[in-house]
Amino acid sequence: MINDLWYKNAVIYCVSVGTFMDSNGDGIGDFKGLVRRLDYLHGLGVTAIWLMPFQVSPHRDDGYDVSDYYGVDPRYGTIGDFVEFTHGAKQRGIRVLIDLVVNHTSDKHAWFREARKEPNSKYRDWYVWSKRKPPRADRGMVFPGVQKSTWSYDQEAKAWYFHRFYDFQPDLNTSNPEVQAEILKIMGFWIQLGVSGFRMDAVPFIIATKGPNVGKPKEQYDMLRGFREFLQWRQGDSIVLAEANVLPETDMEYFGADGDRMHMMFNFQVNQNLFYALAAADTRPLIKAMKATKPRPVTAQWGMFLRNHDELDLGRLTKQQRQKVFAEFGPKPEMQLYERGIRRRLAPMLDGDRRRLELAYSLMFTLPGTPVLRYGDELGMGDDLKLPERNCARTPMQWSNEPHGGFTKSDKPHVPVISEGPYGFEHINAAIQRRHPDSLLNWTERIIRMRKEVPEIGWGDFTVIPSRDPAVLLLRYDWRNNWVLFVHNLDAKPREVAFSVGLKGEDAEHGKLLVNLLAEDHSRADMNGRHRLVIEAYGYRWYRIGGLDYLLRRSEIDQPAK
Ligand code: TEU
Ligand code: CA
Repeated sequence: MINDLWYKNAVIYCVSVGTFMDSNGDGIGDFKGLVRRLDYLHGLGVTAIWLMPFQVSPHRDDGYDVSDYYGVDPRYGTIGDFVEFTHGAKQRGIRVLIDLVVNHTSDKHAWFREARKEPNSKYRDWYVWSKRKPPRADRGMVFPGVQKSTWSYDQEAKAWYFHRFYDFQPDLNTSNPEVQAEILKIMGFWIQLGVSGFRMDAVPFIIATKGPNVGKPKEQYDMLRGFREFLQWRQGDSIVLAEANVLPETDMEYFGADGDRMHMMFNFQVNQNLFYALAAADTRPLIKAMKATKPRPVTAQWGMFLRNHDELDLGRLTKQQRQKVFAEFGPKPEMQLYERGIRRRLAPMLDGDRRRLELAYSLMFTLPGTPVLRYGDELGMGDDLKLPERNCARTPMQWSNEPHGGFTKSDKPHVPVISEGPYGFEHINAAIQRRHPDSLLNWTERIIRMRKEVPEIGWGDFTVIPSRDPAVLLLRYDWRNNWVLFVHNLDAKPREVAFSVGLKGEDAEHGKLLVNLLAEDHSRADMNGRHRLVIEAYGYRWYRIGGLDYLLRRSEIDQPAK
C-alpha cells in the first residue's frame, strides 16, 4: 500500500474556538483569534485540528446543541472567518476535522419547532415521538445524576419526544432516509468549505433504532458505509473519526470487515485501562485492552487520547479497578461525575508531577494509533472545579501572564481563566514555557517532532514483549524492515528489566543494538542477545532497533510478517 492515508500517522490537536483566543474583546474566543494562533499550532507540529462545535447554537451543552448546521455561531465570527481559518490551516499543512453532531439537534432548531407545532409537517417524522409516556422513559440516560429521563412531554406537540442526552436535545429520527440525506448534505457543505472530515459525535446512538417500543436498540451499521461512501466520493482524503465508546467485540462492525465503514475511532477501551495502568502501576489490563482492540483493517486507525472535553469515563473497568483510579486521580466527590468518571484535567490528576506527565504522554504517543491531544495539555493546564459538570476542564487557553492569560482584552471573559494557585495563568502559560528549553511545552514540541518520524507506530504491527514485571511495558513495532521499541516504567520506583527484542532469523543481529532516540544511553545486548536496562521511576525510552541506518534499509512495500 502507498502510505497516503494521512490519518494513519497524524498528530491531532483538539481545540474549541470559544476558549482559544478572543480577537475583538467581547470575552469569547473567535475564528479571527484562532487564525492568529495557527503559527503556534504549526510550531508545535500538530498536523490536524479537531475543532469542537461552532455552529449556531443556544449553547446549553457547549455547542453540542445545534440550531443551524449551515452557519457559524455569530459569537465566533462569520462563515467568511471560518473559511479564512480552513485556508490558513491548509497553508500551513494542517488539516481540519470538525465535530458533526447529528444524533440530536437543539430544541430551538427550526426543524424541531416545526415538528412540534405541525403534526402534518414532514419534520414531525424527523424526531422520535410517542403519544403516551414510554415504559422505559427513566432508562438509558447518558448523564445519570443530572438527566432524569430519556423521554419528555412537549406541551405544544401534546406528545412525548425522545432525547438520549439532555431534554433540550431531541434525538433526530436517524432511520428516516430524509434525515440521512440531510446528514450527507451537512457533510458536503463543510467539505466544500475546506475541512478534511468529521469527528462524528455519539455514533452508537446515531445508528441505533429509536422509538417508544424499542427495548434493546439495534445498531444499523450499514448506515456507516453510506456516510463513508459519500465522503470518499466528494473528497477522497476526507475521513470520519467516530466517537463510539463500545466493546472491543463490536469494533469491526464500526470499521467494517473490508475497511468500508469508519476510518477512525477513539480507543475508549485502551483509554480507561491506560488510566488504570497509571494508577496501579499494573499494565496487564492495558495489554489485554490493546490486544482486544488489535484487529482492524489496514486502512483503519485508532485515535489515542488521555483526556478530552468530557469526563474520563471509567465505566468499562471493574468496580475495583475504577475505585483504584478514583482513589489515585480523583478521590473527592467534586472531582467525579455521572457515577462513572473523573472530570479533572490531566495535570492535576497527576499532581502536576512532570515525570508522570511525560510518562503518560509518552504512552499516548506510542500506543498503537494516532495521538489526539487536548488544547492546554501541552502546558499542563489545570481545571476549575467551581464550574459545573464538564465545564471545569474547558477554561480558556493560557497564553501569557498578561491579564486573563492573554486570552482576551475583556474584563469579563465568558469563561473565567484559571488564575492563582499552581495552575494559574501567572505560572502556567505558553509565553513563559517558550522561554524555558526544559518546559513541558518544549518537551511536547520535541516529542511530536520525533513521533512524526516514527511511522512504525501508525502503520506497523505491534508486539508486546513479555517483561515479567507488570509495571513495565515493552512494545515493539515492525514496519517495512524497520523496528522500534518503547519501554515504559509505570511504577514510582526504578525497575530493572532484561529481555531480548524477539527478532528472528537474519533480523536477529539487528536486535542486539538499541539506539535511544531521546538521550545518549544506548543499549547493546549481552552474549545471549539480551538487553538489561535500569529504568528510573516513571521512566520511558524510545529506541530504534538496529541503528540509525534504518532509512537506508526501509522497504517500499509492506513485508509479510516473519
Ligand atoms: O458525547 C457523547 C457521548 O456518547 C457521551 O457518552 C460522552 O462519551 C461522555 O460520556 C459525555 O460526558 C458527546 C459529546 O462529547 C459531549 O460533550 C456532548 O455533551 C454529547 O455528545 C451530547 O451531544
Ligand atoms: Ca470574540
